[in-house]
Amino acid sequence: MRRILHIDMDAFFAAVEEKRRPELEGMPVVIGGSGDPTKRGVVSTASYAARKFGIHSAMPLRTAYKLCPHAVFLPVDYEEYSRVSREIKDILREFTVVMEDVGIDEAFLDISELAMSSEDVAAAIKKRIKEATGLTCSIGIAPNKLLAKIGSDLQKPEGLTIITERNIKDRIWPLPVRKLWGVGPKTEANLKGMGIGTIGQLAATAKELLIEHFGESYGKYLHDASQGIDDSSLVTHWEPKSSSRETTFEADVADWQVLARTLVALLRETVHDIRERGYLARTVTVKVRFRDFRTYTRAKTLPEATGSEETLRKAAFECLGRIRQNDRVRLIGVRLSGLEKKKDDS
Ligand code: TTP
Ligand code: MG
Repeated sequence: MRRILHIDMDAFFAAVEEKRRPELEGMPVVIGGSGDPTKRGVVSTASYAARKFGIHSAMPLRTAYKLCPHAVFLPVDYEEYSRVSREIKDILREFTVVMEDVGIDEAFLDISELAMSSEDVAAAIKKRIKEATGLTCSIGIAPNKLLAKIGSDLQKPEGLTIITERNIKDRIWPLPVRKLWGVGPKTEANLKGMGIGTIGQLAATAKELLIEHFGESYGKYLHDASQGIDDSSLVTHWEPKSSSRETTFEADVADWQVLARTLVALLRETVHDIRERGYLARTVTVKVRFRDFRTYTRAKTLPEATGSEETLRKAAFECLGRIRQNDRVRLIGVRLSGLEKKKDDS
């Protein structure tokens, strides 16, 4: 039986701000945009004190201001949150190198091989993070990623939820379908139309019916997920043979030319880097993060490994072209992987 742990920091951006300005602790704090609630922009996150007023992520800042005019509004300081995030990930890696980094404030760990009990691992992680950063987190532990992620969200903040196969029925089935990974507002609405609101109701629906409505693979996914089945392994990203560069823009970028030029420059650096180390690359991955933190990656694998900047650039542009640019861009990055040692004659 696997033991997968999911950790998610509590009110992350707001908690980091409260840590460096202790006078804010316990006050309604809203992080978003330039920090000016009279200007356009959306809420990145709100402290738990601010959530009591109905403020939540992705809400327009102006709406948040109407709900709670006396809240403290602060701009997003992504550099600082990234720094704290790295510190946290380093702590997690002390527990196991089998870590999947899924976002700025969350990660999966495979703790199957650790000698400690699940409760002890969770307590030790919480203690280390608290000591090092002053921040709190919530943890879910389960036989797979799907259930661990649901678990970390069940008792926020400072939660610990351990889910076993035996308590799927009482812990998971009463929850709304939205809690399942990969179920967004569209699927939620479709399911609602079929009279399905909870995960339990989904579990009681015939697999064939789900496949009929949602197609072979997604239908099967929904069926398995509702039963708490998930065999996916952790994507550890631990690939020594890869080279990547990314840039966070000073100001979010709308101009495609700027993105393209930045991508070319980043690619050039990675190509130099692999060439210097004597490698050719087969796969190019482009990452784009929009100002609302939606992050997309697209990859292209070439028929054979190459060191040609031009070939790799074409592949990178193809990837960029597959990401629909419908908002300003905060960050762009590129990675070369599938590296092969360059032979003397190539
Ligand atoms: P979350 O983990 O979703 O939220 P949170 O950590 O603020 O609160 P919770 O205690 O419920 O986990 O997201 C992590 C950070 O990502 C969050 O602090 C800010 C950022 N973020 C956005 O910028 N926009 C968004 O829409 C969301 C959901 C998060
Ligand atoms: Mg969080």
